[in-house]
Amino acid sequence: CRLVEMPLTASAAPAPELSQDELKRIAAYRAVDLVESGMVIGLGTGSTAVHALDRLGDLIRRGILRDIVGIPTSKKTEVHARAVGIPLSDLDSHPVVDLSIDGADEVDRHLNLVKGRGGSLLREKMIEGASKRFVVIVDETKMVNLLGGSGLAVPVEVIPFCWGFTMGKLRRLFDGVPGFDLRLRTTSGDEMTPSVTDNLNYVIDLFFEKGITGNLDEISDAILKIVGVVEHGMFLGMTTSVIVARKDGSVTVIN
Ligand code: ABF
Repeated sequence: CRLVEMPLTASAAPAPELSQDELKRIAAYRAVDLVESGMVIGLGTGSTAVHALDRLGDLIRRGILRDIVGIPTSKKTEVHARAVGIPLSDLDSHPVVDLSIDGADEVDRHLNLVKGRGGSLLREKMIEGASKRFVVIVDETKMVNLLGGSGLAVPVEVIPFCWGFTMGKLRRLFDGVPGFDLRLRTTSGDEMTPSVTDNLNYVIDLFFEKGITGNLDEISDAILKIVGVVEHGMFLGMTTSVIVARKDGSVTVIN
């Protein structure tokens, strides 16, 4: 990986700490600098990606970017992109995407990701996998040593039919892994109602107390072999670069 340090200010005085949302905005704007007129852009989902949508819409409205086509990774992003004036299409009409810009839940030092805590992992993986360049935008809290290591979930999208059976298969796959746990994702404030993705599937969240150790490609293959699993939230070997906004407002680009 190659690190490029890019301080935003020339001042010698230490900059005041910025809010996490401000850091997300800084990373997002830096990614939108990579967009050129005529490009097909994969539009990410989440609170970081939303800043990229706003910036892109603004540049389109001002005529600075022309002939942009956006491919949204979720229904939520589709609604927001439409509202800010980004022309939209889909992978059927535009099977090759020039550049995708999206957030992530975790990024390891090999630029592997965990995504999908917002539930949009399947469309994200389809669109970002079809992209010539995939640029990830994060604030520094998302950087981890091991995927799953922040104690939050590694999501797996499953079909609703007999989801308990699929969950049993996932449980057996990680049998004996210390601190492993899993549960069906439910809608917030209602533990009885499963959370439903844009594709009308359910999500089973996997928890690894100390992060995922072992060969990630093999673990990925083993999860995907379970009939009933649609996709998981580990994005391995897909990232072109990660734009990390740091607390002091500086930006690191990792390629
Ligand atoms: C989406 O947004 C997801 O894949 C990931 O779960 C999330 C990151 O969210 P945020 O930018 O709000 O932290 O891209």
